[in-house]
Amino acid sequence: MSNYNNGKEIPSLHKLYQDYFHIGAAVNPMMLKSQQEIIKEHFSSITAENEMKFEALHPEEDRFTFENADKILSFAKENGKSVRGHTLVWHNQTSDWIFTDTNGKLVNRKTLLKRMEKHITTVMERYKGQIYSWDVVNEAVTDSGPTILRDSKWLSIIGDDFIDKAFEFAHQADPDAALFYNDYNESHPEKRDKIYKLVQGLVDRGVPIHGIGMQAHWNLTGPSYDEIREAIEKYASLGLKIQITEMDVSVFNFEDKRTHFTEPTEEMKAQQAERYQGFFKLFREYADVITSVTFWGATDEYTWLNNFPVQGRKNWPFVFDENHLPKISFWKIADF
Ligand code: HAH
Repeated sequence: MSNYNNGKEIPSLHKLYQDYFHIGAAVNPMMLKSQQEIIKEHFSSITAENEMKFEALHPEEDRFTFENADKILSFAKENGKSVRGHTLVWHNQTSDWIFTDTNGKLVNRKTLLKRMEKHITTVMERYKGQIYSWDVVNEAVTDSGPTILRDSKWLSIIGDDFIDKAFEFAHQADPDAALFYNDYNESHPEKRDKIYKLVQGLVDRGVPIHGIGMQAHWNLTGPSYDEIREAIEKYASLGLKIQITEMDVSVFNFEDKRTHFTEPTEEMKAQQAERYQGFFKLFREYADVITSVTFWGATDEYTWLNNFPVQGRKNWPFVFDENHLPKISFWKIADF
């Protein structure tokens, strides 16, 4: 890959931001082949998109499958990249065996806590010293309605303190890792206040938590800059660090059913660039509390947003296009 585009030199994104925060990308084995050059050049931190999730690492009680995660760690080591861990306790992509006994009946609190501890300890000890931050608990808060905690087997079997326990086990396993609570719709006022309450409770009880992960699955119209600013300030007021953990800027609103686009329109590209500029301006303002900004991918060649949440709808959410070339969005976050 040339480091020039139309005669213009392309600066390394993570180097531009080295005095601010890490610039990260979620990666998978396919991307480490096809997008290797761009990942090496522009990102200082990587996260496994799927390879460190429970179902990927621990398909049966007595069997761990570390091969794919190990490969991502080796790539990081060989190329001097830092690693964010994602994720230890979540209601999705988690093997069913952990909740059930051999007869298919739900296990009790004590058994599930033991299994949770074993999982967290085994995974974190294996990668001790190699992972600077872990998403210990992912997406435990409801999007709407009166209850704070989402209905899940973790909650119904263990009870409200499953989050406290996960952080305690994680801290025991690797006392040097920064431990994060991670969620989406994190800037939506109603959900923001619930996340704040949940985490405030953890902090008040002395639970070892060090930061809040704002996933940042955003789009051209929402959330507003004011909503993001308020979320950052509110979370940071707990004395915690913030990481932007899964950023992408969809060119569609969540529920937009149009599926006929084969490329983004000029208007979409311009609006996205303006949004990226505004987001990164905000991030730089809060560089004292934000320690990394990770995209949930690297280039428009691949994104989890293809077909989600609308089947058949392609998306172009990043600052590099399908050919790995910088978009206007790139230049807007590179020029400051
Ligand atoms: C995230 N959920 C997960 O944390 C990540 O592990 C996965 O690969 C992709 C996205 C986000 C999410 C959302 O924005 C809306 C509804 C459900 C989940």
